[in-house]
Amino acid sequence: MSRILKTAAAQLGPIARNESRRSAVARMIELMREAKAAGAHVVVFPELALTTFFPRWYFEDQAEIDGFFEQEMPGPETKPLFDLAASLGVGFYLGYAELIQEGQALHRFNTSILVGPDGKIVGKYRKIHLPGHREHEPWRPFQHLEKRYFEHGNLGFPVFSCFGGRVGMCICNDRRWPETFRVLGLQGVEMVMLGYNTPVHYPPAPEHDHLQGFHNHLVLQAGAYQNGTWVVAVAKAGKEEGCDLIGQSCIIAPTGEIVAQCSTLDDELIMASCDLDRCQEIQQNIFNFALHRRPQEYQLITADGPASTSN
Ligand code: CDT
Repeated sequence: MSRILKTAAAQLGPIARNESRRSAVARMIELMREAKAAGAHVVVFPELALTTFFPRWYFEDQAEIDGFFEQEMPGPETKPLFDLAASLGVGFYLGYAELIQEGQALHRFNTSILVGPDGKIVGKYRKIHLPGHREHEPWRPFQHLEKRYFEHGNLGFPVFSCFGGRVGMCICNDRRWPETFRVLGLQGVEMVMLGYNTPVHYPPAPEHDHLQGFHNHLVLQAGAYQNGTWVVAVAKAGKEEGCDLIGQSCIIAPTGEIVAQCSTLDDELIMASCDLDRCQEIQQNIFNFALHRRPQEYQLITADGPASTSN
């Protein structure tokens, strides 16, 4: 039996700071309808897809920060997306800022979920590699305060049996780390879904600005090939509140080849028929882990060495 997962990547253009969740969800609903009309089984949306990318500002008022977070999922504004998914029989990946209470303690994560074609959540991931800085750095043209506003994810890199295959998630900066893909690969992942918000300008090393697009595809294609997995990577793109975000949302085969790619910086849908059995072309051959890996030589990778800090 073939295991072809018709997968849509639903790139979003900019979301303004004053754009409501209701409006962002309406845009996603339109993309989901378009995906269904094209035969999609699952739709991947970006990181922090319900609001503007708020870590670009330094806020002192915690209530204002918490205004960007979801305290329930689905909540009143997001339920229409879940309801539509269930009525169309389409699954989705969604990134959002998650605020939870455990006892007296509040926790805030940069989170993604997998929702099945019945509209029920089947998996959750919390971003592990938080980029940027913790303190206000006024010299920057814009901030990147993920380290201030989020805790590190505490769910590991789980792989879920859903959509007829083995599906894992990560979020934006995670894609730059080979460990992310390898930990998923070691669990036999067949499709990695991820969303991103990547500014063109990187204030600490602006000499790399022209390489942002190259580095994006470099790490995604390497992660796919080296683990024999499909990768679906979806941007929030375009000029958002004066900050240019890269696009280039794409679907990548286990061979590392890009099979579909967005060509705008706006709301845009791309599709591919992803044969999950093609993962075996790589996983049974050049990257047959059981035959060829030498983990006894890799111990430095997990040792808590001097390069590691509390950040
Ligand atoms: N959202 C996110 O993780 N963005 C980072 C920006 C570069 S680090 C400041 C990324 O890795 O794309």
